[in-house]
Amino acid sequence: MNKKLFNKGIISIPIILFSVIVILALAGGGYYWFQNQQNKIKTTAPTASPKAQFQQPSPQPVANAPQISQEEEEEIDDAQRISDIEAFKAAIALYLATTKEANPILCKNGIIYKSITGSTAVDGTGWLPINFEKTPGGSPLAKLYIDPLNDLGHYYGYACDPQTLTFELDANLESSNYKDLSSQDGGDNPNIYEAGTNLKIIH
Ligand SMILES: [Ca+2]
Repeated sequence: MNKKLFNKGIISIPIILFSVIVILALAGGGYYWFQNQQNKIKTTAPTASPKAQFQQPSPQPVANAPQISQEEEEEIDDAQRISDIEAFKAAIALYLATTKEANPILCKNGIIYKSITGSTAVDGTGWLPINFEKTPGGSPLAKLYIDPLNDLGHYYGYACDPQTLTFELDANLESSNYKDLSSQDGGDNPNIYEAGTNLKIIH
C-alpha cells in the first residue's frame, strides 16, 4: 500500500516538474511574443495618432483683411470729429438752457482752450472749462472728447464770449472728402471746421 503510494509519488514528481517547466516555457514564450508585438507597434506607430492628425488645425486661408486706405482712415477721424463737436454743442446748449446757476460760466474771456491741454473731466476742471455737472440730471457727457489724433496739428479748440454766452468749437479736418466742410461752415477760417453759436470768436 505504502509502496504503491510511494511509487505513485515517484511517478508524479517528474510529471509535475515537467508540467511546471512547460508552463514556464509557454509563459516565457508568450511574454517574449507580447513584448515583441509591443515593440513592433511602437516602432511602426506614427508619432501622432490618426485621430490627432485629423484634429490638427489645417492652415487657415489668409483672409483678405479689409485694407483701409489713408483717405478712409482720415474720413473715419473726420466723422468722429464732427460727431464730437455736435455732441459738445448739444451739451453746452442743454447746460445753458437748464442750469440753475445764477451766472453760468462758459469760459474766461480771451482764452482759446485746446484738447491737447488738460484732462477730460466734465466738472469744469477739464480742458473745456464748463461744469457740465451743473446740468440738471447730471452731465450729458461722461467725459470731454478729444481729437482722434490730438497732436499739435489736430486738436479741438474752444473759446467763448462770456458776456453774450456764445461759443465756438474748432477742429482741423484731414480728409479731402470732408475738407470742403471747413470752407462751408459760415466761419471766418476756410481751413478750420468751425461750429457753435458765434463762429467769429476764434480767428
Ligand atoms: Ca471754417
